[in-house]
Amino acid sequence: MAKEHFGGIPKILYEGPQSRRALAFRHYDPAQVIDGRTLSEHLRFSVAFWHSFRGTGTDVFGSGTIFRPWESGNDPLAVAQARLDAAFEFNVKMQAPFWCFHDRDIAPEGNTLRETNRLLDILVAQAKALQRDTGVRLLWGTANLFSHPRYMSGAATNPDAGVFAHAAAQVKKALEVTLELGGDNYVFWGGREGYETLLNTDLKREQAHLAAFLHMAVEYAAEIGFTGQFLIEPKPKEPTKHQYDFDVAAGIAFLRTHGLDKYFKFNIETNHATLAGHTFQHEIETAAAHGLLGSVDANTGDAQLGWDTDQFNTDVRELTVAMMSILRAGGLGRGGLNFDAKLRRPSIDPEDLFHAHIGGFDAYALAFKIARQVVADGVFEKFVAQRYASYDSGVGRDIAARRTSFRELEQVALTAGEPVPRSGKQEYLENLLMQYVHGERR
Ligand code: XUL
Ligand code: CO
Repeated sequence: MAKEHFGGIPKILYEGPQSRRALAFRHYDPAQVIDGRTLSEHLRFSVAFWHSFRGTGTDVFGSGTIFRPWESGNDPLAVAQARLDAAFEFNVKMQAPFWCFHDRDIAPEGNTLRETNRLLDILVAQAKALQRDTGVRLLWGTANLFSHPRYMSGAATNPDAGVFAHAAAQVKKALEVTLELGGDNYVFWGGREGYETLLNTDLKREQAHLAAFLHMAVEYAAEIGFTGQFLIEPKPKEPTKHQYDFDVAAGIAFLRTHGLDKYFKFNIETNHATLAGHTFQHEIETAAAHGLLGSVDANTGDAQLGWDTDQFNTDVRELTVAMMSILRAGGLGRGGLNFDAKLRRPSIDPEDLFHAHIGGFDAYALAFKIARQVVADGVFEKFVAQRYASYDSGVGRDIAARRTSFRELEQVALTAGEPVPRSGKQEYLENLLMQYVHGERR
């Protein structure tokens, strides 16, 4: 790295929960070994290039508020190169082992696809060198199929096959660069894959086209030797009124219907879950129940605003229950925790980028440690097992094994009489969880 961009900000170090220094970790000790792996390896934190290095604080009512010194040049290529250097410096100072990007985040667009690809190659070569020099790795790559006006009516679901072809060419190239950079995953988020009104939309046809697109991506990946995991990132709406990858359940139905479930898993984003009317944990459990939990976009929304605010999440209770589900599912494997989160509009200092990620990293690290303890103690697991124990033997086991019938069960009901009601003990269990979250049981 040629020059320091975040001058005056040192590498962020672990100082323990008693530390009162703002630029320090209180829970994230990357080198701490837990169950034979470092915390860094367990959590696989990733910085989202688009928010942290392309976000300017714009909203629908106002232009950018956040200006970084490297953004001031006149040559878009030189600016992109300085920006990429700054991003890797940030990853290193944050001790974040991974980064994620969209193709159009890192390189400017040219006048033609050919020229755009050439510019992308320049930045990819630089990224490859930076990865080698810093040890930072690519968690996933993706293509931006939503910002350019050509995608206003969708990419793979566009009514114009010419736009579909352009999107295919873009993903082809994005797969090549993700392979070049050794990405562990490749993500599809379909921000414009949906519709505004059914008055002009053939829903069934669009979904079939989307499936064809994904099949071609799988085929091309095999052709070039990309062995990373494909991920679908569900979101119910925004920017489109209705998006086809509404939530994990809708995603599973889509993947199964089109024979894609063996190639894809899910990248679950906290605020996308809540926009769909679910909890973060619900989406994780649903994916895990089908063996399709892939990765996480770590952020949160705002209970009052109700749109995709992409905030840094410091709600340790929410993250603890999510982590409980992730750990029970066996972890995220080659996925990770990508901080798809951005600074608030008035948070304009470079230092704010550090505060934001420190809070997010610490909250997840703490939640991981608490959840690990919860799962090891097994009190909730024991309670749940007990609650379903009637299915472990007798008629319950026959039901689970589909060895009985309505006729037989009618006899059971007639002879056994009214079942004895049992408390679900939700409040008791919530108190128990509170004891873990507040450190009384560690
Ligand atoms: C949009 C979103 C995207 C995806 C990648 O809500 O989450 O940034 O993560 O395209
Ligand atoms: Co996301």
